[in-house]
Amino acid sequence: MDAHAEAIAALKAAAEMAWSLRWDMSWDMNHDNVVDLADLWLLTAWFFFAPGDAILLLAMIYATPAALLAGIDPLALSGVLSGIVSAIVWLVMLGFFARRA
Ligand SMILES: [Ca+2]
Repeated sequence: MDAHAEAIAALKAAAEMAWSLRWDMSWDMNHDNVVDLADLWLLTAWFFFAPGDAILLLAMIYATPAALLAGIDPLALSGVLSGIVSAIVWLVMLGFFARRA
């Protein structure tokens, strides 16, 4: 396997691991055995970034060479790009439901 193929395989494996971690939700998000306001903030962020993280993860798993070319890796989860994608998805959904209401 050449270096490029190895990089693709490594990114795909990392993304598959990140996928299961990403959707592991609990009320005690920071695992300090107390459910408090800090967890509410983390849950809000978990929910907000869900669409962007899902799209980035799907790109890393199913379009791995393109994701590698674009420099997308699991560190991008809940980051700026994910935030922009998530905001667009939420705005489109809000517009969709606002029109139907
Ligand atoms: Ca907590």
